[in-house]
Amino acid sequence: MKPIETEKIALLDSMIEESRKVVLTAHMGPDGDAVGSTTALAAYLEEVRGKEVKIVLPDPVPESISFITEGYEDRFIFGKTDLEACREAIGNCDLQVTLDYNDFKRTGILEEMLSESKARKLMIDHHLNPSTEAFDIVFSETQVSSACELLFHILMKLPDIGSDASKLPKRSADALMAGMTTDTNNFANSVFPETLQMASALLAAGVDRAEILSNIYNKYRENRLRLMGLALKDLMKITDKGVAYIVMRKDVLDAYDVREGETEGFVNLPLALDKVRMSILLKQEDDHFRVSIRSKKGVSANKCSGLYFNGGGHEMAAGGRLYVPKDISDYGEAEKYIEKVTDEFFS
Ligand SMILES: [Mn+2]
Repeated sequence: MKPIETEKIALLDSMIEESRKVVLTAHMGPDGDAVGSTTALAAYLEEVRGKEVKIVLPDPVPESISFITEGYEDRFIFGKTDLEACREAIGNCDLQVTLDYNDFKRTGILEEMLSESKARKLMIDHHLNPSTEAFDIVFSETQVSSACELLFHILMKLPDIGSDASKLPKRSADALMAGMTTDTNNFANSVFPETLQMASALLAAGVDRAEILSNIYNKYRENRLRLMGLALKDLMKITDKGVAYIVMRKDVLDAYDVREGETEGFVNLPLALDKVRMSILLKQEDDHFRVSIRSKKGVSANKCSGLYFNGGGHEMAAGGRLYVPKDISDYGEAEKYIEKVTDEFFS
C-alpha cells in the first residue's frame, strides 16, 4: 500500500476532535468487513475520544457475524427496520464516515440521506473507482486486504494510539481481526505484507484469534452445509470458457431456509477446479438477483461485473445485481444470460 500521508492524519485527528456526534455507515448486506470496521472505529471514537457514536446500516447485521457486535447492539440503527431513526441520527451528526464502500449508491435506502447530509464526510475504503467528490477526507487504497486493514493502519498513525496496538480498545482490536479474516477468507485472498503486520500486531496485543475463527467458521446451522452440497452437486454449471456459475432461485432458498450470510464463501468453491477461471453466484431477491463474482489472476471479476451485472468492487472479487425484468425478462432466463455474456467476455 502507499504510505498514509502525515498531513491527512493530522487533518483527520482535528476533524475527530471538532466533532461531537459521529455516524458510521457501511454497505447494503453488511459483511464481516463492514460490520468489523464500523464496530472497530465506533469503539475507538467512544472509548478513546469520548464521542457519541451511531452505526447506521441499510440492513441488519446477519446472525452469522453478530458475534462482532455482541453487547454493542444499541449503537446500531438499520434502515430496513427504523428508517426514521436513521434519518434523525444522520441529520444530527457533525461527522459522517463511509466505511467499506465507495459510493452512496451502495447504501440503498440511505443513499439520499447520506449524500444530502450537511455533516463533514470521511471515506475509508478499499474498492476500485471511489466517488470521492462529496468527501472532506478520503482514505482510498486498493492494495490492502480490507477496510479493516486500512482502518487499522490509520488508527495506528493517530497520536493517541502512536503505533501501539495494545492501546486500541479490545473491541476495536477484535473487530479489526474479524473483518480482515472474513475479507481475506482466512488469509486466502488479498494478503499483503502489511496485512500480516496487522495480524501480528493484533495478536501481540492479545487478540484471541482461535476464538474469532471458531465464531466465523464453526457456528453455522446445518442447512448451510446441506445447501452447499446441493449447490456443488446439482446447481453448479461450468461453461466451455471455464466459467462456473450457480443460480439460487427463491424455491431453493426457501426450501433450505437460507438467512443472510449463510451462503458466504460459496462463490469461492468452484475456483478449486483447475479449469475454472471465474465463478459467478446468483441469489434471487425482490426484483433482482444478487450477484457475486470471483476470478483467478489475469481475469477481471470487476470488469465482468461492470459490463454485465451493474456492479464492481475489486479486481478479482466483485458484486453486482441482475434486474428482472430490466436485464432479463424472467428469473428463469438467468442461466442463458450468464452463458451468453461470459461467452462474449472471454472471446
Ligand atoms: Mn471489504
